[in-house]
Amino acid sequence: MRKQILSKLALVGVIALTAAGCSSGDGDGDGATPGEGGGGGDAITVGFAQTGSESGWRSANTESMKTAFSAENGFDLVFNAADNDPAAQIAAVRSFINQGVDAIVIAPIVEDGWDDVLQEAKDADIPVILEDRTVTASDDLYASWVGLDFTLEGQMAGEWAAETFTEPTTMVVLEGTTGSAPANNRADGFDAAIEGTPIEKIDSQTGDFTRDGGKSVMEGFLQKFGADGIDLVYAHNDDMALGAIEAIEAAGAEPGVDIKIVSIDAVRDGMQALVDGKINYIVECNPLLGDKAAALVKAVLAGETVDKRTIVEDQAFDQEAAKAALPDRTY
Ligand code: GYE
Repeated sequence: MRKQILSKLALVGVIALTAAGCSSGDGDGDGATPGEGGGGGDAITVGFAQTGSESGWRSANTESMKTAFSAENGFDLVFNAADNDPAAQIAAVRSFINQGVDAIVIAPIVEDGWDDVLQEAKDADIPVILEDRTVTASDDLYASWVGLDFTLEGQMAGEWAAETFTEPTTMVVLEGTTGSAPANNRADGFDAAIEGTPIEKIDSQTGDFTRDGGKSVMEGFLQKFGADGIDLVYAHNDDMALGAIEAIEAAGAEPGVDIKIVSIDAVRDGMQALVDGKINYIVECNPLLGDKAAALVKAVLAGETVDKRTIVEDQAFDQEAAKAALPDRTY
């Protein structure tokens, strides 16, 4: 049985290879019709509902997914980016169901609100794989999830803060997208790690995981508390930390010195800021989930039993570690 499936998948690969070069196949358009693309009729049609393009992490994740779900690998990818709008993302998934794709992959913008559309996919016999973020819906409604341990990421950032700040410290937080799993879990993990320390959270607001958002929220904090009134910024991702750096510099203070910064992701620009001393510590969040997601889709369609959860491990970087890692950083 397994052998048969494997040879069918191999055949799909060969057909896809022959068809490769005929057309793009990754249909960056929401309007792309399955089966029309370069994958050819026998390719596995996958609808991928991406969050949007809010951050460097997201660009790396999109690239990883498009590479893994290529025509060469036997896929016909229908790609949709929802511009961080949860309703638009659900509509995209519904349109994948109506188009009759073979499988659906979702990077859910927010945790809540997925029950109905996941049930519709299940009723239509279309397996759903979640990548990156999680949902609160019952795990009976999707086949598998591959992603990161966001609570642990927050905890690692919080442990660094707890060790570094032993005197009374004022902290502001730049939160990720409200209602998203990484914003919720990174807050919880961090808060638990700093409990009982002299770090006081004086404000916390969403910057929506974007550089502009981080900058404008930080401008507000600086107006409210003054640069002297803030010792530490915890940013739920590097892009918001990079925006905060701009705001701190514009206010005449030195990021990384007058105001320390800890963030999450470890994308190139963030790692460069860490090497430059403008960010003080970064916990990694690996965006290269494409191959794992593609393997899960193939296994599920082949009727194999797959793990419900696959967690990809992250590491953390101080300045020295960032200097060593930066030259080989691929994203
Ligand atoms: O940290 C952030 C992105 O969901 C883990 O989303 C992802 C987060 C990532 O916008 O940069």
